[in-house]
Amino acid sequence: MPVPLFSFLIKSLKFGQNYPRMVRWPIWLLALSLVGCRNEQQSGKLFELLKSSRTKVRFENRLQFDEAFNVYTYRNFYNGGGVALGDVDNDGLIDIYFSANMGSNRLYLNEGGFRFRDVTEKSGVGGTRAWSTGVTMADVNGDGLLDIYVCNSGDIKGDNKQNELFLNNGNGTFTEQAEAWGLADQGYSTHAAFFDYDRDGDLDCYLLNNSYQAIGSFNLRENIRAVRDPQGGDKLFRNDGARFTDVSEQAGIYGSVIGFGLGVTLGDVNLDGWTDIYVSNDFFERDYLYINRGDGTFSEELENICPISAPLPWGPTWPT
Ligand SMILES: [Ca+2]
Ligand SMILES: [Ca+2]
Ligand SMILES: [Ca+2]
Ligand SMILES: [Ca+2]
Repeated sequence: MPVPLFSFLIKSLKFGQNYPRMVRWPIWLLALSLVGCRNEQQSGKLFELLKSSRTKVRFENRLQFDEAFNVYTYRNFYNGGGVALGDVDNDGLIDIYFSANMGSNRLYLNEGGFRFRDVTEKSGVGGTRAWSTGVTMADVNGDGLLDIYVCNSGDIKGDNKQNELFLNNGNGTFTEQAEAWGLADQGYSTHAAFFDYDRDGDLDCYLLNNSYQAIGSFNLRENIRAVRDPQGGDKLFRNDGARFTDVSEQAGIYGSVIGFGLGVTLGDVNLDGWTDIYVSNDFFERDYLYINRGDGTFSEELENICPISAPLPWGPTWPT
């Protein structure tokens, strides 16, 4: 209850003490009803929970574990899936894409009035990998149509966790093109962020990966942050027109096996017009704050700019 309403209620109770009991009760009831009305009005102005029977959005991220695959064999088992919002058919209404860890991902087209239609099968964006995580909508090929990039992870031993890039054909269908565009990364991908880091007019990609190595297997006396992991690690991909090129090393992006990426966000921290990157890491590895130098490289400055950071952070965000 807001403080002014609470004090009004208290005052009403005190005020009522000067009157006979028959008069006091109506005063208290009036005060309580005013508080209730006020709260109802306030809640009505904010959000209203719409049932799936109305919206037709019936997505559920259902998990099934067994002896071979569970939180003990895959520590990110309960980290969740992802959701991306964007207007994929350019009708002015925001559409929704959900990634499911184990099941088919789903695309819902917004039909207006908070009603949605599941077009996953027709559009061909359900995905084929074992375990999907984060999803991002971005116009990756710059043709004016939003595309969908799905991060995949989870399958520890197999070869079934390459990320997927669904390019928008503009006719209600999509074509998966991650391999051709150099974005079929096989790391334990958590999420991706598309932005124009070199300001050449096309969207580049920061890919956030989580280490596949068991937590108890690290030698914590040894700092291997600067040693790139050939199988995983975070990556910066430069958009070269028809294909992305991994420029992580030359750009100064860490990609070691101690990078337990859980969240990535973009913003211009130092207000110089160049987009910077904040990465949050799980477990014992600290976060990274990359300042964009504007020459194609980044300077990791977390400890200089922000000497205190949260342990075990999940999703970073910039204040607005
Ligand atoms: Ca739409
Ligand atoms: Ca596109
Ligand atoms: Ca670019
Ligand atoms: Ca900047």
